[in-house]
Amino acid sequence: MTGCSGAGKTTIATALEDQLVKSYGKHVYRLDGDNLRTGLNRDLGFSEADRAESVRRTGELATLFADAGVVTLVGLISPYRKDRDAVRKRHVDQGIPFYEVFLDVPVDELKKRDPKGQYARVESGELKHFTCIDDPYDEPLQPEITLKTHELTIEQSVQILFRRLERDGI
Ligand code: GGZ
Repeated sequence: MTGCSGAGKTTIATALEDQLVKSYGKHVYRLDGDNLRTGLNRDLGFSEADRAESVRRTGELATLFADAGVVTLVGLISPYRKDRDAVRKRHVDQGIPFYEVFLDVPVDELKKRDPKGQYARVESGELKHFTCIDDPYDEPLQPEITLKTHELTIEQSVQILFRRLERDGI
C-alpha cells in the first residue's frame, strides 16, 4: 500500500489482516514503514536515497515472507515510482503475486485527519521535507487497486481488497 501519511495504510492493512485470519486462517504478516524504522530500517532517514533503501529492504523482506507462504501486507509511503517498480519487478521475476494499492486521498483531507499532528507541524515550519507537502510523491500510474479512503468506510476499503484476493485465489 502506497500513499501519503495518514491516508489509511496501517488502518486498512490491520483490518484486512484480521479478516484474512478470521475468514481463512491465513498466515498473514504486516510490514509497516514506521515500525520497521525502529528496527530493520533504523539506520535510514527520509532522504531520497534512504527512502529508496527502505523500500528495497522491505520489498525483499516481503518476497521472503511470500516464499514462506505468508500473505504479506506492506504499508509504506514509498513515494518514488522507480522504487515501487523495482519491488514489483522483484516479485514478478520470482512469480510472486504483487498488488500495488494506491490510497488516493486529497491533501486537504489529510490535513483535516492529521491523527498525529504531523501536518500541523509541517504547517508551522517545525517539520520539513514531508511527503506530499514539500517532498515529492509520485502517484502510481497503473496501480492494481486505488482506494479513495475519504469516499469509503474502512470496512468498504477492506472488502475491496479482500474480494480481490479471494477472486485471485490468494
Ligand atoms: C514523510 C515522515 C517524514 C517525512 C517522518 N515524510 O504517518 P506516520 O508519519 O506516522 O508514518 C510516516 C513515516 C513514513 O515512513 P515510511 O517508511 O512509510 O516512508 S517512506 O516510504 O517514504 O520511506 C510519517 C513519518 O514516518 N515521517 N518524517 N519527512 N513521512
